[in-house]
This record gives sequence, structure tokens and C-alpha cells, in this order.
Amino acid sequence: MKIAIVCYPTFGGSGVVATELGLELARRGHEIHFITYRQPVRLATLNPNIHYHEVHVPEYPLFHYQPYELALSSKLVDMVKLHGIELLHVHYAIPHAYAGYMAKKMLKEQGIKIPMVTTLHGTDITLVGNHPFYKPAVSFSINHSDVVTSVSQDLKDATYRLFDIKREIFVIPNFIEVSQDKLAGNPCKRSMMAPDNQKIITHISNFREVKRIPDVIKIFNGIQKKIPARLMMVGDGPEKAAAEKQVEDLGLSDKVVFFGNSHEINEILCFSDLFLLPSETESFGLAALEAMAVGVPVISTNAGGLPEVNRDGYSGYMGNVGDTDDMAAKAISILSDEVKLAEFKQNALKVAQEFDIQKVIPLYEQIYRRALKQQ
Ligand code: GMT
Repeated sequence: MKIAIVCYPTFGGSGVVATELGLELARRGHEIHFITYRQPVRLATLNPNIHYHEVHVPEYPLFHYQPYELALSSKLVDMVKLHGIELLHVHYAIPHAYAGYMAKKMLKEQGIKIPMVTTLHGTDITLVGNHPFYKPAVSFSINHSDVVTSVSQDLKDATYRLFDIKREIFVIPNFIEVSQDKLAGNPCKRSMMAPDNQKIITHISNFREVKRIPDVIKIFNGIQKKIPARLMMVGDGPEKAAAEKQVEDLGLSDKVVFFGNSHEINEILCFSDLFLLPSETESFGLAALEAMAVGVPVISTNAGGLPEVNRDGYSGYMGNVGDTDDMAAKAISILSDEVKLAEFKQNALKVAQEFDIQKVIPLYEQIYRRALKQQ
């Protein structure tokens, strides 16, 4: 199939899911066209089946807001015609489903029928899309997609609860490559980060409010009072400066490392003993799955779709949003017992195997066939 993938070119979340999906589809022989405003972070274009088309938005002084949707829908029309693309797969409803719908309409007028699959990722429904200023456009573009998928059952339920959706939503969970040698043969450099007697705790996110970064630090503070430990904070975003200040105020500066955005996620996870994700909400929690795939247990909240990924008392533990004392106590219970820690590490890996990329990609291929048949 010739498929256009529209996504955000971000370090984590929907951008990574869309990129890894496209790369695997290309390996399976499909022709994949990424269409976005910057080359996606994990995109390697050295594959004859991978194409990347950049959306340019010309600056004009009249525009207070540059019209990205317009440029994207025009680019979609041009690329579909030029490359004979058969299907649009848009990730994140805002504004991608809206732009995709406009492209479909324009193409139809020119005698080209093309289906659109929309994948809902989370904040496009729960935090942003739900805002009254966006809601009518988001409902409209979901209802006018040919097939709609969501990354968890919880997100599917939330979409039906928050919007007036008349279409069936198919749950296709996020996925991970479990089998691959994630360090490409290189040894894990644990000794570089901490002496053997210290445990390494890791958090990876975009440092937005929803991630509850102050809670990450509070949980770590509780842990380090009982167990020698270091905290690796990976990622960047609006809450990072405040987090650095909080670490300083608590006198933890020599125990916390801020990495910023990193291309070496697996290299960091390989030496991690525990992953923290105390989010306010999380449709899925891809970062937790990435940790589990390297055998790192997870302490998370029980919000949103997290219970579909992290199994309480098995691959880690969950706590209520904001209950940092409880999450710290649960972290200590794993980290203070080497046998239990080894068990949880193995369990985390086992759960990650349920989300193996080889099991999940065929579900998307099925969805594409369904969308094409519906035309
Ligand atoms: O987590 C974010 O803020 C980024 C956001 C995105 O769309 O890039 O992540 C959402 O999509 C991810 C991939 O499907 C999910 O794993 C995240 O749980 C989800 N984030 C939220 O729901 C807050």
C-alpha cells in the first residue's frame, strides 16, 4: 500500500508511535510518505520505501497565526496526486484530521477517492481537543474519518464520553520492538552514572504540567531517604526550570541529573532500576512501555490508560494521582529487596512482550484494508 503518515515530529508520544509505525510498515514493503513540518526525530530515511515531504508555511505579516492546516491540506493533495498515495493515516486529531478531511474533499472534486484513518493519542481528546474552542471541529473531523483508532480502551471510552461520536472506534495499543538488541551490541554504561550500591531511578517526558514533575521529585526524595539512589530526568519542556529549582531547594542537586532531550533513551534505560510516571492522566504511557521493554519496572499513577500498560504488583505498582508518599513507599518495597527487584524486572519485560511491534502492526494493516474496502 502507498500510505501518507501525518504526525508531529516530536521526541516522544504520538510522533514516535507514528514514526515507528511508518518504519515497520516500510520494512514490510509498504511505501510510506511522512508529511509534516519537520523531519520526525526517529526517522531514518535510508530506506527506499520511506519518503519525507516537508510542509512549509510561508510567513506573511498579515497573519497573526500562520495557517498550517491550509499548507498541510494543500501538501496532502499535491503528494497524493504526485505519488499515487492510496490512504491517509493521521496521528493526533488536531489539526491533522481536520486538514486530512479538507484534502479528501479537494481530491474528490478532482475524481480521486482516498480514505482517511485517524488515530487518537490522548491530549487531542482529553486536554486540548475537549476545549470548547476546538470541540466542534474535533468532533466533526473524527466523525468524518473513514476509520478511527485509539491507543487504549480508556481513551476510546473518554472519546465517547466527551464528544458526540457516531463512528466505531477501534483500540490498537501502542507497541514496542522488544526483540531488537537495543544497544546495538554496546555494553550498558551503568558505572558511568552511579556506583554499584546506588539505585538508578529514571523519568522521561516532555515536562508538561500533566506529567506532574514536582511529584517525580517528591517520590525520589522519599526513596533516597531510605535507599542510596540517583534520579535521571530525561526530556525538556515548560516545567523543567521549576524542577531544577525544586531539586536545588531540597538539597538533591548532587543526586539528580537533567539530561534534556536525548536520542539515547535505551542507553539511559539500560542502567535504570525503576521508572517513575506519576502523571495526572495518560492515555497510554508510551514512556512506561519503553522502560518495561528494557526490563525496568514502573511506578505510575492509575490514571487513564496506565492500568492497561503497567500491571499493579507485577510489572510495578500504581498509586492515586498526587499520593507521592504511597508511590515512594511502593518504590522502596521493590528497590530494597533484590529478589523482588529481579522478579519485577522480568515481569516488566514479559508485559512489554504483549505489545510487541510484530503483534500490533498487522492490526493497522487490517484497519487500512478495511478503510480501502469502504471506499
Ligand atoms: O504525553 C504527551 O503529552 C504527548 C502526547 C502526544 O500525543 O504526543 O502523548 C499522548 O500520546 C502518547 C502516544 O500514543 C501516549 O503514550 C501518551 O499517554 C499520551 N499522553 C497523554 O495522554 C497525556
